[in-house]
Amino acid sequence: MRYVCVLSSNDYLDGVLVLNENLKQLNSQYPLLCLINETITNEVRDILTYFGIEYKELPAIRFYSSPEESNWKNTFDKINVFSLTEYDKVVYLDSDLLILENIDSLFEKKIFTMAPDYPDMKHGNSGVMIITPSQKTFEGLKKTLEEIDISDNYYFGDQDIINTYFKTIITLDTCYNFMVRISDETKQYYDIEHNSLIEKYGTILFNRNTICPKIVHFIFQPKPFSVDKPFESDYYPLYMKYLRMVRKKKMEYLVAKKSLLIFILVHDLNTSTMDMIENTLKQTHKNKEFILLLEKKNCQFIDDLDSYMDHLKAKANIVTLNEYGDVKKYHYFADYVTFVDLDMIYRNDAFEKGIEKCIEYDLDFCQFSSAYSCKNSFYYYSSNEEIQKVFYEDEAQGLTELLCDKIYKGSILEGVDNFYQVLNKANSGGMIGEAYYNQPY
Ligand SMILES: [Mn+2]
Repeated sequence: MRYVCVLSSNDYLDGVLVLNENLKQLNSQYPLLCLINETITNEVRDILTYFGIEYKELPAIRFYSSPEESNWKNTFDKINVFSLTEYDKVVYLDSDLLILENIDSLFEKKIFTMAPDYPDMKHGNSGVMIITPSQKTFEGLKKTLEEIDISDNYYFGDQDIINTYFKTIITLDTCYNFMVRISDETKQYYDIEHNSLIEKYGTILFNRNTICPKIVHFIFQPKPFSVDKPFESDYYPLYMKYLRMVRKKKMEYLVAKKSLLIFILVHDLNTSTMDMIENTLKQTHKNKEFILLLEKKNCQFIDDLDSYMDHLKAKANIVTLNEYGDVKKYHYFADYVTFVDLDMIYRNDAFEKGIEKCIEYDLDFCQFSSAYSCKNSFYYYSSNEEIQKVFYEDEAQGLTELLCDKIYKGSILEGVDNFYQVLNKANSGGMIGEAYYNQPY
């Protein structure tokens, strides 16, 4: 027996991750199996694995008569759930649900069942289904899909195929499929916590007679994992709790996979710079490599630096730069690159945070700084003009310039043949604020 969901396009991943976390938090006895198709990328598959979600690939089922822009064009994969004959019973769950209490008892239902759809209560809604997989049913559904008459043009997707095939649906209580629609228009609401007006999406409830919903189903678009603003609902905080949990875990995974090359410009070697080097080297990012850069005039430090690295049991390449020293040869090895000045103090997880922001906002590079004002700020730069902004975030109290790969590999390296030009170009593009703390030396 299994809970089963279907991931037919990569952009529903967060919905699946929330569903899995949701089932786990409710001590569900049965694990979740995620059906995917050939369009699901390796990265998404790896994330499913990282979250401990078993997946199975089955060929996508497409119904080409349904309009391309239809929200339901990808839903026909749901028919594949009926073919999982290795299980006696499966409880199928959509990827846009919020489960409020343990629903393991659904496995006790003997026959195929789903809750009524709204407003046509004679038909079932396929967001939650209790299914006894069978090859015969699966073939029957596929045949219905091939033969269905599309002339009345009211085909929503898999749900109509399932309703047509089963004819009579033994209904499940609507508390297992309580439908909520997030409105695509925003309204202003008074936010008591911040004493200000905020924009939220409204919500529309269906099946208002439902007593004690156990499963909330966010029908239509937008989905709760893709909204850019809050929505007005008692269910919003709980959904967000799960969403934040899974996004944090997903981000940890994505950041840990990225490699980082850290250039440290060593102007001088004294007690305070040694402390700075040690502090930087202690940072937790896994796939990082250090390059300590010494200007030619400081090459007398090489031996001291070397033994200091031995003392720290740290691995770092030490490179002596002459005036036209070349750092290009290193940049192929890393996803991200950062230049660290040792006259700065920055938070201990600045590298992770920087990579995280680059992934999150698809940035070319970003810079941490405490800026001119007392506000902790986080600057970012993107070649996509639409998202060029300055951010202020409480959490970003570190500093250090964090130059990410696109700008480093792309525009910065164009026509550049020495390290100093790289640094200069990077700085001018960075709109950098003042350092949080300057260590005099
Ligand atoms: Mn749904």
